[in-house]
Amino acid sequence: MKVLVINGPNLNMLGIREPGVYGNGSYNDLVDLIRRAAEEEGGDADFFQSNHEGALVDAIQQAYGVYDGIILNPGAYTHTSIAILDALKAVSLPAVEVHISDVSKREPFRQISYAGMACEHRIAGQGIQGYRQAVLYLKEKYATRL
Ligand code: CA2
Repeated sequence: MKVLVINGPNLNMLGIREPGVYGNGSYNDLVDLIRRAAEEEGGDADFFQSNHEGALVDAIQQAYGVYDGIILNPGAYTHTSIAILDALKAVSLPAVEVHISDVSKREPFRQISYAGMACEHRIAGQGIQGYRQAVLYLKEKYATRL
């Protein structure tokens, strides 16, 4: 199982500011954690992070035919980007939406998720461990595919 892990704007800043919301782990910690989880499950993970909406759309498109699933934290684009939603629909890969914070308990503008409309599963409020859960979800899905 090959998964592409896509992180959106500012997630490269993890561990540097706002530890009360996003924890102490850095982006590199997140990469290590997911890589280890994927390997434990006999899989493989690649990573992409960008602060640019179009670059995230490009990464989703390029996943088509290469990866078995996508783990996606679109950052603030979660709540605004129909382009990311359309790209996810276009590639139609199993996708899991991850949020480090519990967005359901935050500001009203964080209550809408466009990307989530094309994801089959959502994990929020588990810190960076949520990405590990996403790997396990996709592994299970992959193992039981027809
Ligand atoms: O909880 C999440 O994972 C979010 O996707 C994070 C986004 C936010 O806009 C979403 O509503 C929820 C923001 C990521 C910002 O990351 C930072 C990391 C360190 C310091 C400041 C921001």
